[in-house]
Amino acid sequence: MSKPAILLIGGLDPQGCAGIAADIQTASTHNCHAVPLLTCLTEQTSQGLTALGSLSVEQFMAQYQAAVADFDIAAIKIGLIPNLAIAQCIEQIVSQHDVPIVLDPVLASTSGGVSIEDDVQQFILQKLLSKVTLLTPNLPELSQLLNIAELELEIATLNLLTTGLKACLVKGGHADSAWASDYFNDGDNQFHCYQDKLAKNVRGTGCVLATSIASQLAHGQDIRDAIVLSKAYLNKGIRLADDLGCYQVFKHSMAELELIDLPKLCYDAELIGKQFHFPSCPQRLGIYPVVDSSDWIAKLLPENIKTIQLRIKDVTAELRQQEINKAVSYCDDDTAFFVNDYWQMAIEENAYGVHLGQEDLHDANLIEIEQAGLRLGISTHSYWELARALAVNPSYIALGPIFETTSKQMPFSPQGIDRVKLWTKLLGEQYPLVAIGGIDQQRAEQLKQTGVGSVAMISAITKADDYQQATQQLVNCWQ
Ligand code: TZP
Ligand code: MG
Repeated sequence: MSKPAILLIGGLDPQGCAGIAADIQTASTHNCHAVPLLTCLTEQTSQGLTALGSLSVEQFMAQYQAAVADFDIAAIKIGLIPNLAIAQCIEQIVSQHDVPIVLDPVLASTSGGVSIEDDVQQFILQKLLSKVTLLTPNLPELSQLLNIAELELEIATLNLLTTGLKACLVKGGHADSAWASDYFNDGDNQFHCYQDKLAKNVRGTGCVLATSIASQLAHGQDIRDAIVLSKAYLNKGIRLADDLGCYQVFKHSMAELELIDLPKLCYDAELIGKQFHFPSCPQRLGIYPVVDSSDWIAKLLPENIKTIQLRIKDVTAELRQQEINKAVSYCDDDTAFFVNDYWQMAIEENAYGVHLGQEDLHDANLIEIEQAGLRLGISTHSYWELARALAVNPSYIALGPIFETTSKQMPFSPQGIDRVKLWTKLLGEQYPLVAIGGIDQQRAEQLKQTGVGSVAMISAITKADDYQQATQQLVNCWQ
């Protein structure tokens, strides 16, 4: 079986917009095989959810036995749980599968009207959460689960994690703000994932988001990437929703990711929606050597290099400042000279720009860099890091490592040429893309075919037997 099978547990919406109908469509468009397990029948319209008819324990478990008879389950998504008996069955089921489990606690639906029995809620808290990978409540559901009216998101989610729950994504779409912002916390990482609120009335969005995440997890995605990609799927489906008059119907589509649908990500609630404007840099930054001394810069600029980065680690501040100062003096107006990490010195020495890694984004004062008029380049290694970079609206985005590299220790596996092609198209004219990691002349030729505007490298130049020849070959192949 080429597609992972995903167990979808939830209620039937006779209008086909929410519940298990939405789950099946979502899983299918994510290239998963949907294995539906019905908990109950509902009557729901644009006016709300008006009735529930639960399956019996025997009927429910018979479905499950049939479902697993021929399929290996790769992930489980749980939606509407109508009563304690079904909740207990679900607990039995999840105990038998060591796979990602996403629980979307349907305690308060967008259309309202459903009230879940108190014992189900207690069971979720006491028995189910400890087995769950990700819980996706909206704000009213989080309040209801914790029985608190005024929520502080970090405290509330940490409180839930004490049950053994692995991670929580609180959907903030109900909050009174221009931004639809969701909050993620797994105890180690926390972030806000946000975008403009779309003025649409689409049913079933909670189900779609949770199932999209479960599908991404079934494909082995990192949970942070799963969230960012699922938000993009959700935003696109809402943006393109069909108008039914009384509400809009979500558009499930396999079409490629588009930049406008990608959410932005930040760590600090105060930065949600903050707009940055760094100056632009050329769309095609060309051959981009990354070197560790001003001497290298002096040697490479005569070789027709127009973009270069000084990346010095482990030297005294004094020496570093001298090096940046010298490097700036070697560059003419045509040279895009970026300083890695040391943004204050880059400002003081009037460099062309600053290059920052994701970890530097925690500490660097972006407002100061912006006010000084420096360009900003940001490293990314994944979709969630891309979302973090997009929040800052940088001058360019770097993606790496494209191939195995020995110049930097990294926990990321190679991105590959196909991803460079995908991101070049995704970022389009809006953000110049720089590919980095393991790139030599032969690979630069391959990458040129993707349309990417720039390739950065360390060892292909600095470790070459003949750096001049290596640089000339790279520059020639890129022209
Ligand atoms: N960031 C991503 S890969 C990398 C950096 C700094 C190292 C690139 O070095 P090389 O020698 O070109 O693989
Ligand atoms: Mg850095």
